[in-house]
Amino acid sequence: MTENKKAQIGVTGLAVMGANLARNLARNGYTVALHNRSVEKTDALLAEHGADGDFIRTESLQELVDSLESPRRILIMVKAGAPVDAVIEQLTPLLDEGDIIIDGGNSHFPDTIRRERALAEKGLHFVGVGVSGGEEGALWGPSMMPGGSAESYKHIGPMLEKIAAKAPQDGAPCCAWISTDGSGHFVKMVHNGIEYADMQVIGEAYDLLRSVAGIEPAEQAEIFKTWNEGDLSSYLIEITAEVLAQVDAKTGKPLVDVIVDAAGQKGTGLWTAKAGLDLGSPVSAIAESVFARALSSSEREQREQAQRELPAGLIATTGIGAGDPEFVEDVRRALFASKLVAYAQGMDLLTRAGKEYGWDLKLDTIASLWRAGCIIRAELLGDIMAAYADEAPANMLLAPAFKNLMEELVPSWRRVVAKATALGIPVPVFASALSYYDGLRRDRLPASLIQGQRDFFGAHTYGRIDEEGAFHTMWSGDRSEVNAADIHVH
Ligand code: NBP
Repeated sequence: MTENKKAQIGVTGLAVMGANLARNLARNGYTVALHNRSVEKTDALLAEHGADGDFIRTESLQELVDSLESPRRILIMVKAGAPVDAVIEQLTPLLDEGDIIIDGGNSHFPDTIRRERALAEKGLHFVGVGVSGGEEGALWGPSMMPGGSAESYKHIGPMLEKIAAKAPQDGAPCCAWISTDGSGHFVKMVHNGIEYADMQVIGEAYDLLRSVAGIEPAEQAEIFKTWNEGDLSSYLIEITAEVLAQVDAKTGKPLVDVIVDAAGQKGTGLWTAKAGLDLGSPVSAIAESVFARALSSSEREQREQAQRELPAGLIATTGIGAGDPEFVEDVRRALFASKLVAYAQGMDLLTRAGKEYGWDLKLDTIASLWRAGCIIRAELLGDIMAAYADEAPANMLLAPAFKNLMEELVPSWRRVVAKATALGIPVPVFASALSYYDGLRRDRLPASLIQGQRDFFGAHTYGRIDEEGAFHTMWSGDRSEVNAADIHVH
């Protein structure tokens, strides 16, 4: 520590994420003031990694605040939820107008909106930054999605861009101002929702390759490696190959066979599904992936009893030979198509959220931020960027590049979903993504009947295809139709 030298940024909360972001900042030439509620973490970081750069050790928030140049930049990296409010409450009286509090944790966006408003009234900036990439990302370059005021970005943007991942395609930093208040955390939440769907479709592909084509994990690892060289090239496909190749030292079995098949979650996928419901955005593939985890981890007893007692009612299908390359290719295409739907739904949710919350979201920029550093990084993101570069398509799937791709993918997708259904293999995201796709392109949906039912029991009225206005049929009377404008409430 250098006497009287001021730090350019302070980090409070030095568990794995905070410590690694602090080290990343220091390695990039910034002087970083360190603080943690319990001083042991601060000292452990300095003892192990003090040589990474210039750090200032502090023991209290007052010391942290005093060690910073003005306007102060303080990055909070504590557990999301009440701890963030607790830290803000303690920090606020110590700060001066124009200072900037940054929350880099996985906060829920409504909390960020609330906090930003409350702090703006006190003349303080509050920036919610979505940070993706886990521990390694935090240390070597995460994908960062900052919201907050445009003014605050002037003070923190250059630092964040410096420590962020750089896209391999053009070297651009995976960090850019998203829009105001909670937009950064919203975008990070949608990133995680897409991540859930991406992981689930990979899981469904694995299950089909194994259960239908009899391809064992080690051999599948090779298939995933090959897939990683094509359209599907992505971090998640890459690590899938690693996981499938892993052999359990204790039993000599594939590791995937000894891992309990109950998937956990921390809530960001669930938030995305909820946001979809709130905003009327049909994020069905994302929601199904959250439900698939819930089903996997529902009471073991329930699953075991169902396995014993519920009839399978399988339908015989024409055989697929072991390792059948045509089936493997069909599965690859079904996986790709379903993944495209998950992205299309995520983009739709972002579009609707932008309108609802007044955020001017640039979807091409957002796609560009996910090209490196984060879990969903993939080749595909370059194409998504291009799809939104000029005029945004009404739906991502309607961008010319994806429309053309669908020609190639859809027949395989239908074959795979039909086969899985006949054989009793659950493919919740493959199937719901395909239903979403068909729902979009269907000329008439049965929603007309639903409107009729709603009008029958609740006089909710309906629109007609041939006339403007809202109409009601006198169901309990003579069943004539009246214009809703003429109905008088007594
Ligand atoms: P944790 O989420 O495990 O939080 C631990 C930190 O919070 C410690 O520094 C702890 O201080 C501090 N803390 C708590 Br708990 N309650 C506090 C309070 N009332 N006042 C002050 N400090 C308090 O840390 P993490 O795993 O590094 O994650 C930090 C944030 O980053 C979270 O929001 C997380 O969701 C997010 N995130 C994590 C990852 C990841 O891969 N882990 C990835 C992306 C984002 P103490 O040491 O004194 O107990």
